[in-house]
Amino acid sequence: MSTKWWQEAVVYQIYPRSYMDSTGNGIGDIQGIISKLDYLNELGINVIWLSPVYASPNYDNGYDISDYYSIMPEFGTMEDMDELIEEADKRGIKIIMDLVANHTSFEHDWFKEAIKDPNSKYRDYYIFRENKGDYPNELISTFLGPAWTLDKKSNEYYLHLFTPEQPDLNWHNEAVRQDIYKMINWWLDKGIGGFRLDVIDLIAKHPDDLITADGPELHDYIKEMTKETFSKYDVLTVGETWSADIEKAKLYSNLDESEFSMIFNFSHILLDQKGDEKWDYKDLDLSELKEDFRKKQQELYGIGWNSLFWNNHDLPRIVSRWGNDSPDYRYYSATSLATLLHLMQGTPYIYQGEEIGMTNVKFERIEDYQDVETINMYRERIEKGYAVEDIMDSIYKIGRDNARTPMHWNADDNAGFTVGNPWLKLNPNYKDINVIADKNSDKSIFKFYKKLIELRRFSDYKDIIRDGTYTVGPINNDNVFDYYRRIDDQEILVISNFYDTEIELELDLSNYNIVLNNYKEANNTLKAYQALVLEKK
Ligand code: TEU
Repeated sequence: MSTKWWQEAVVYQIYPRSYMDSTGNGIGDIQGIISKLDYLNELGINVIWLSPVYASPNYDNGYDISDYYSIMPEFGTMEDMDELIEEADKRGIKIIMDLVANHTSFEHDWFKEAIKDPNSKYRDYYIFRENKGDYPNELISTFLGPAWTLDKKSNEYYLHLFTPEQPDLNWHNEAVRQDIYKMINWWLDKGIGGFRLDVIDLIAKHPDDLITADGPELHDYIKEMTKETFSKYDVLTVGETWSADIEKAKLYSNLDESEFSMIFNFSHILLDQKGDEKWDYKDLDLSELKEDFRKKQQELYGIGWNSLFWNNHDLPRIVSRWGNDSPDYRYYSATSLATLLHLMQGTPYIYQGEEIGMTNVKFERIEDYQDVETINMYRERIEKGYAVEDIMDSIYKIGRDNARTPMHWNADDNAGFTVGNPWLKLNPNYKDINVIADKNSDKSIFKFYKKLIELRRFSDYKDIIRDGTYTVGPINNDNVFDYYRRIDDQEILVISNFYDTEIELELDLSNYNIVLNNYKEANNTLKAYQALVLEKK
C-alpha cells in the first residue's frame, strides 16, 4: 500500500471561540487564528482541525449550524476564512473543517420551512412523528431530557438527539443526502484538507425502533458520501464515532478508502466511566488502558488506520485526568503521556493548550459554566437530590468547559487571549501556565511536543513510527506503559512511567541509544513519570 499524506500528519485542533480574540469582543475569531499560524508552524503540525465556524445561534457553540455556507459573524467573514486557508497553505498547513451533518440548528432555513409549512419538501428533511398524547417513545437526548419536542403548530413531535435547538436530519431522504454532498464539495473546492464528521455514527438512525447509532444503512450512506465527495479529492476524513469498536473501525477506516481515513474510537476514553452516565467516574486501571491500545494497534495493523488522541473540546484535560498536574510533576506527566501516545501507529491529534500542559479548571459557581451539557446535568441532578459538592466534583473531573477555557498565551490580563471580557472565564493558573512561560522554561512541554512531531514527520524514525509493528514491551510492571515498534531490523522501545513511583529497570541500557528522554539522565531507575524512547543498537 502506498503511503497517504495523512498517515504522516500531525493534527492540531482549534476551538475557535477560545483560541485568540483579535477584536476585543471576548470571543476568539479567525483573524486571531491567522495571527497564531507562525506559532503552529513552529510547533510543527501540518493540519488544523477547526471546530465549527459556520453561522450558528450557538445553543451548542457552533455544533448547531444555521447556514453551512456562511461564517459566524463573531468569528469573521468568508473572506477571513479564505485568508486562513491561504495563509495556512503558505506554511504547509491544511485546514480540516468540522462537518455537523447529523443535525442542523432549528434556525436553519430547512427547519424553518419544515415548521412553517408541513407540506413543504423540507418537512421530510427532519423527523416528525404524530402526537398520540405522549412522546413518540422513550428516546432521550444526549444532553438529557426527552429527544422529542412538540411543534405546537402542527401538533407533531420532532426528533433531536442533542438540544431541542438541534433537530436531527433525516438521512433516509435522498434529497437531504444530496444537499449535504453538494455542500461538502463546495467546501472541498475551496481547497480545504478534509473534514472531521461530527457524530457520524448516528446518521442512519431508526428512532421508531430505538436505534440511534449504527443504523443498518450507515456504511452505505458513508460509502455513497465518500464516492460523491471525498474520493474526488486527496483529503483527510475522520469520523467521530462514540459507538465504534475495533470491528467497526475496520469498516470505517478500510485502507481501500471507501469510507473515511480514520475514526475517533473512544474505547480508551471510556475506561474511567462507571456505569451508563459519563458523569459517574472511577479510577483508571492502567492495565486496561494498555490492553485497549494494544488491541487497537495490532488489530488495525495493515487493515485500517488509528487516530491517536487524549483530548478534544468535549473531554477533560489529560494531564489533570490521568496524569499529575501538580507543579512538581506537571511537565513530566504531560510529556510522559504525550510520548506513549505519539510513538504509536496512527495520526496524532493535539488539542489546543495540550502542548503547554493546560489543566482542568474549578469554578466555584455553576453560573461560571457555559456548556449546555454541564448546565443540564447540574439541573437534573439537583432535582434528583444529589449533593451540590458531588455534582461540582463531576463537573471538575469530566465537564466539557475544562477544555474550553481560553488559551493561555502569556501572563498578561486574560492570558493575552482578549482585551475584552472573555466569553468563558479563564483558568486562574494562566500566570504560571502559558506559552511564554513554557517556552522560557528549561522544562518546556511545547519543546517536547515539537520534538515528538519532528520525530514523526522528519526524522530517521519516520518509517518505524508510521509503519512499524506494535508489541507489548518487556517491563511487565503495573505502573509502566511500554511497547516495541519494529520494522525490518530496526527496533525502538517506548517506556512511560505512568505514576510518581520510581521503578528499577532490568534493562541493559548500554544496548540502546536514547532517542528521547523527558529527564536529563537515564539509568536503571525509572523516575516519576519518566518517558524514554530507546533504539536497539
Ligand atoms: O459530540 C458527540 C457527543 O455525543 C457529545 O455529547 C459527547 O458525547 C459528550 O460531550 C462527551 O461526553 C459531538 C461534538 O463533539 C460535541 O461538541 C457536540 O455537542 C455534539 O456532537 C453535538 O453536535
